[in-house]
Amino acid sequence: MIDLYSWATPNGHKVHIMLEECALPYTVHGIDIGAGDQFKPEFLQISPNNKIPAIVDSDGPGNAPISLFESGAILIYLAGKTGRFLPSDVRGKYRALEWLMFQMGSIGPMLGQAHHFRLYAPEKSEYAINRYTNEAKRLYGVLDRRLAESAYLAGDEYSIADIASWPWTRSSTNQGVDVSEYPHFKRWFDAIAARPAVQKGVTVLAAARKPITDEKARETLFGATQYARR
Ligand SMILES: N[C@@H](CCC(=O)N[C@@H](CS)C(=O)NCC(=O)O)C(=O)O
Repeated sequence: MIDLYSWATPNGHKVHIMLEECALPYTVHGIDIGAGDQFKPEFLQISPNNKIPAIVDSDGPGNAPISLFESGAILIYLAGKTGRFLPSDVRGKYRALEWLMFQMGSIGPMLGQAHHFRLYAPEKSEYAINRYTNEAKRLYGVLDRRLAESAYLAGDEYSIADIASWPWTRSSTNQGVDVSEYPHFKRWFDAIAARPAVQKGVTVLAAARKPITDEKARETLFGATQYARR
């Protein structure tokens, strides 16, 4: 059985979707990151960077439990466990890992900064908003050009690279991106949005999530609580 520690955010959605796609049974534990659950010692034990998602698989390698943090590592682990969504041929596998790393290193961090400066920062910085909005548009361009060549990021098959990237692009409007300018991306986005496992995955913990508007949540995520020494 897999215990999922998560919240209804793009990084959480990646793992929710993968668990649904693989039809793996799992128990959900909500980690309310606005309320500070990510700093509880028992969560930090499995996720030392105080971020969701994390999993504990009681049936890990060698029939022993394993805990994992970092969504990319979790997706690779679940792909290995199930033999799904990571091509088995060597070239296909590295193509998928390449685009997964692109998501982890660029799409997630840069679109996250676009959200931060466009939506959450207490002062509006024109420089920061322009920088991250321009970077978001550049990254959608990279996706669009790739998806002009192939159905999915790794090639003909839907893979963990798509599962990782798609949730971040649900909020394109908040990132200042007009998806009608990226038709190949839009075709890919709509195809993935139509998958039943994706539709189910984005409902996990959705009812519990609150918008980050109150001062307590803002302080927890972006203020002194975040930077306290632990
Ligand atoms: N690279 C990490 C990023 C995870 C991440 O940024 N999680 C956010 C929610 S989307 C979080 O837990 N934030 C809480 C905090 O920073 O205290 C991953 O992909 O798992």
